[in-house]
Amino acid sequence: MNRLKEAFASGKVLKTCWLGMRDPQYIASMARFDFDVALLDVQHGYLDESSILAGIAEIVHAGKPPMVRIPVGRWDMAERAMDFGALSVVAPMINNKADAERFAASVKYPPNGSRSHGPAQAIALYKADPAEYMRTINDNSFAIAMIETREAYDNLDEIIGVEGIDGILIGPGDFSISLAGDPVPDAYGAGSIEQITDIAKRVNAIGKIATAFAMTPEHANLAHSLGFKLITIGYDGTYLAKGAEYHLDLDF
Ligand code: 3PY
Ligand code: MG
Repeated sequence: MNRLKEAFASGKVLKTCWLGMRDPQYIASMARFDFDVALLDVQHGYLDESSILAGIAEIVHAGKPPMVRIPVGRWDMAERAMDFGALSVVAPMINNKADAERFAASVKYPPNGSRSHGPAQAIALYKADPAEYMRTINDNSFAIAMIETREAYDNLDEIIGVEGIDGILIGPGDFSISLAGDPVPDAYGAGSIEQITDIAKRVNAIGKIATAFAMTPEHANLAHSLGFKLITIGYDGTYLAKGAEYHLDLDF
């Protein structure tokens, strides 16, 4: 099943790998593990445009739905990720209704947004009928707004009230920094857990999709218990570190 919409509709909480390294073979290898979805992180990862293009294709060939996190305010890249075949774009630091509207407009075609027509690669990748792609992609793709500041929390209702916003993703590191005014992150810590719990409830209550980043399996389990429907687990650094640690756990 390659369609993110069907994956959400299955009711299963989706496990997602978070990939920032640019090598297509690495992306393909990770996408073949038992994750339901693979996300390319262009905000803090090392991907350039050609590796986003190649990475999305590898993820689709591995049978998984591709998501892309763009850098802050890069609406041009949201459109390109969609043209390359992303089924969801995640935008960091969406703080108010205007941010949310601008973001949603870049992911959705008219009448819901202002994405410019040119999805040749996406159509080829999914072997889609061009007219059918144009008629259905607004409904089959997901604009996910990251909630990771106090301002975003204060404006949550108006952000999730934007029609083209399909869901939110909690950035627990930045969110903890913003709430505490302390630059050392404390993801899911005492200073932000109440608000994260509240966000999951309110987003679920209006039928939009609550998703969350988790650096560790413990945080992923916590996010699961709070009702998040898609949880990203770890990132390249932890995948590599845990693998290396395993191989160095030796008797000599
Ligand atoms: C955060 O925790 O702030 C994130 O953006 C996750 O990468
Ligand atoms: Mg962040």
